[in-house]
Amino acid sequence: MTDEVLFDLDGKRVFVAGHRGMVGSAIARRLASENASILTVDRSELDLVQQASVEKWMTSNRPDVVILAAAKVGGILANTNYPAQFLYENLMIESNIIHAAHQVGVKKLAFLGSTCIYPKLADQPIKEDYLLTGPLEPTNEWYAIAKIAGIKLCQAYRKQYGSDFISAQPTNLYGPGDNYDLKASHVLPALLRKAHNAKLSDAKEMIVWGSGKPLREFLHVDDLADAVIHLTKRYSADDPINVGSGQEIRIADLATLICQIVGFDGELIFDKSKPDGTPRKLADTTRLREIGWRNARSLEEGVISTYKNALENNLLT
Ligand code: GFB
Repeated sequence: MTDEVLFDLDGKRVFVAGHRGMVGSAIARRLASENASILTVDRSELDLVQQASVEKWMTSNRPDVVILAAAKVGGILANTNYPAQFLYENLMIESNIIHAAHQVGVKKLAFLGSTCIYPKLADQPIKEDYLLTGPLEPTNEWYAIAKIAGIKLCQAYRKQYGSDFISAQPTNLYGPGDNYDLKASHVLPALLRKAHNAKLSDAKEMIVWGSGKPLREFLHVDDLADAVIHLTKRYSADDPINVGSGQEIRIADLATLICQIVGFDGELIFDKSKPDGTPRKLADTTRLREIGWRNARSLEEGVISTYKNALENNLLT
């Protein structure tokens, strides 16, 4: 693999599906520095779960490129509590968009999955080839099955119709536009919010879910957006491709880092009644590095800027 440009975004009409979400909005920000026009549509005008509406919108707007960042997402608890929505909505959104993209002759489509598609106990770091080699992590199997179906749709349309549809598998993401609702969020925004409020209320302690032992890899969403544009231009193959930072951290150490950044020095209490989820999830990013991409921000820099952004937007109280 090389870093040669295979697809030129110049002058293209790029539909960012999910542009209000954390990932879609980062991709729209990143696309602003390309010579391409960005197409978006609000949920009030187009419900991506409805096939006929998606086909109609795609036929009227005829994008050249689609970046499929729309999805029902959430942290470990939301995944456990809403299995039907995580499976159904994600299957519908990706099926509708990928099929309509084929119908209107989209020249390039980039589908965003997740590293939770890989087996719960996969060898580490996780190579793309480990897909479908073992049982999934039960706390997110519904979401994972939907995302695996999305990867397979891209592969099937490529195989049957020669469509240039690719799929990227990002690791755990964070950054501007994240969800800070403690019942639905991922760990990083949850801990930022908890630490901030613990500091404000002079609390003696702060609750961290699970044992604190699981390892996770985090990537700032602006780094992800840059990787997705890089891949849209330079990657054209069947296989999914991992997108990660290569930097992993224990949840307990992440909590300590966040408390230091926020300025909370109370005790961390681990609530073992909450699930740990998969023990470790580090993506092997050899393929991505061969195509000439690596991330710009360290976790610490990313958390500092995300905390600042959350404070400015009043998201923490
Ligand atoms: O980020 P998170 O919700 O999802 O949780 P996953 C990661 C780890 O952080 C788990 C722990 O071990 C949690 O128990 N944790 C500690 C907390 N405190 C908290 C807290 O206050 N809130 C949350 N949410 N977690 C998700 C999948 O898995 O990863 C999705 O469920 C998706 O499908 C996403 O793939 C990237 O990393 O376990």
